[in-house]
Amino acid sequence: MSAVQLTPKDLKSDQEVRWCPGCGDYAILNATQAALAEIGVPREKMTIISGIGCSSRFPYYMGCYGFHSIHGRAAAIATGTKTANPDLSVWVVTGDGDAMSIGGNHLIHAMRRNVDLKILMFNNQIYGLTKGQYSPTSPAGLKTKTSPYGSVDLPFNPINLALGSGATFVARTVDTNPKHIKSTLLAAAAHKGIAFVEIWQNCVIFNDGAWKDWSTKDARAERTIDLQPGQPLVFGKDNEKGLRISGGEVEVVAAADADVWDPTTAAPLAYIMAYLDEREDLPHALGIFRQHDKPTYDGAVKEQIDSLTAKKGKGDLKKLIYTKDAWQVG
Ligand SMILES: Cc1ncc(C[n+]2csc(CCOP(=O)(O)OP(=O)(O)O)c2C)c(N)n1
Ligand code: SF4
Repeated sequence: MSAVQLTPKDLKSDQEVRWCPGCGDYAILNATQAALAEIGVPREKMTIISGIGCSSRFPYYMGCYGFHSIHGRAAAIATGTKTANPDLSVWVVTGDGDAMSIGGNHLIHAMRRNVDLKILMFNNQIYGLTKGQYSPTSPAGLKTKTSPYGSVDLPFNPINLALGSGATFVARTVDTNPKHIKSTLLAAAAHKGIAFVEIWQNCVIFNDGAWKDWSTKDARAERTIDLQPGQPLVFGKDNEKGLRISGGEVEVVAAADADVWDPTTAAPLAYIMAYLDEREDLPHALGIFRQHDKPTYDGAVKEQIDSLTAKKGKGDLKKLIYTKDAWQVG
């Protein structure tokens, strides 16, 4: 694939962007266009595949190939696209409802298989497009049109789900920090294999402020910690606090005593970082939780086809169909 230098403008389409004013999707779109302009892939080798939801309108707004598909099936369609066309850079844009509810099965198997896809899951903890029903990431107790007295469902932690499904790159970013979105997507693009990126996204209409305790600039400094490879686990307004992990427990220490983060060797530590979400006294983690190498599904399929073709020659579909008993129906 020849390396090209695009500008974010090259990745804008001529379509009018139709999200509600103030929706977090705008910031994610701009940051994604900035990131994808830098990955060295020509537009005709790039495709964005989405399911259904507000977030899934994304392909319309990108100046590359795209497919606004059907509810929950983006990961399956993207798996086929990448496997049939291994030289494409395939990105999936999906929502928490699209990915984790109707599309949950497809998502976990794309992650298990390590298909070389980049999955961006916009998590607004609600169904936006269908006007505010609770989703698999809504917190228990959330009052919505489908849970007027408070949802009694316990939510998924998307990072844990991705880690448990075997995803080889798992990260989290937030719509209020476009620089962080861009750097996370550049790291995802450079990873060979599946990249699952949860993006905290604010739905101003149906679940406004869902992430505000962690997503505003001040809250981010005090209440989140950025997991960056080779960097110390520090947080706080002046990066004065740090985290140390020992015996499976996390403790707050002075910045100088903080552990250095290594997502390549730290499988159990990645789970510990995901569980920070359940601790009121500790910051939630953003950044790269886990990154390691495994053979990709699309690569393995191609290798198998190439080696069998070398051994047996190119197949003949018609011959194959008529080799065994064949009959006509109707
Ligand atoms: C088979 C099918 N079932 C249900 C729907 C209705 N539907 C459309 S989008 C959606 C949920 C979208 O929520 P989410 O994925 O969180 O995206 P958001 O709109 O919040 O970005 C649902 C249930 C549908 N379009 N197709
Ligand atoms: S309903 Fe929510 S998620 Fe959908 S466009 Fe409006 S603000 Fe964005």
